[in-house]
Amino acid sequence: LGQRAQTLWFTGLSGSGKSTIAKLLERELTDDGRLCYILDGDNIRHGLNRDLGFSADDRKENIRRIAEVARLLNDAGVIVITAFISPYRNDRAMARDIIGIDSFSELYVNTPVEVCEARDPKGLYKKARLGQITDFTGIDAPYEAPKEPAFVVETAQDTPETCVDKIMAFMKAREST
Ligand code: GGZ
Repeated sequence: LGQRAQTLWFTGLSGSGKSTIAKLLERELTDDGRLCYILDGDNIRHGLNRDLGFSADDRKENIRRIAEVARLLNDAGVIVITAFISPYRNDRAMARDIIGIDSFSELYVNTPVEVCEARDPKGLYKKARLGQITDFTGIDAPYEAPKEPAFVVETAQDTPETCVDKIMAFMKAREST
């Protein structure tokens, strides 16, 4: 009876466009009659993971808990879209192992740090440059780009709508194989 519900795991820098794309994608999937749910900083870091900060250990625990929640939602038949920086390759591999390799797709939002910093929607890059925030991804904390993502989103070239059209085409092509 069809395949198990999937997790679409977005990874990319702060300001790369993960949340914008996740929300547009959620709308497309919902219009298509699919049940889906976004996990992002707003509903996870302010709730379940409010005890965690941005050290490498805390980011790992953040990703571990998110992956466990995604797995539960997938079990319940819900398509999950996650929008976290998830900067460490090992942590994303852990998420893939928790969720299950057949249910997990890594989608890389490949926006250069210069573009993210120019956007700076929350003024966080500025604060990081001034030393008012430390361990900020892309400035004084690492981002490890995926080596073999399932899909790469180019927000510096494509509009959010075009990015989502391409993701939908990718998903449909994959479903029909
Ligand atoms: C990175 C930080 C930091 C530091 C606060 N480093 O643009 P935003 O604001 O809304 O997204 C960022 C968010 C990152 O949380 P994640 O849970 O996605 O990170 S991770 O996957 O690495 O655990 C940013 C804000 O939190 N933020 N301090 N030091 N981003």
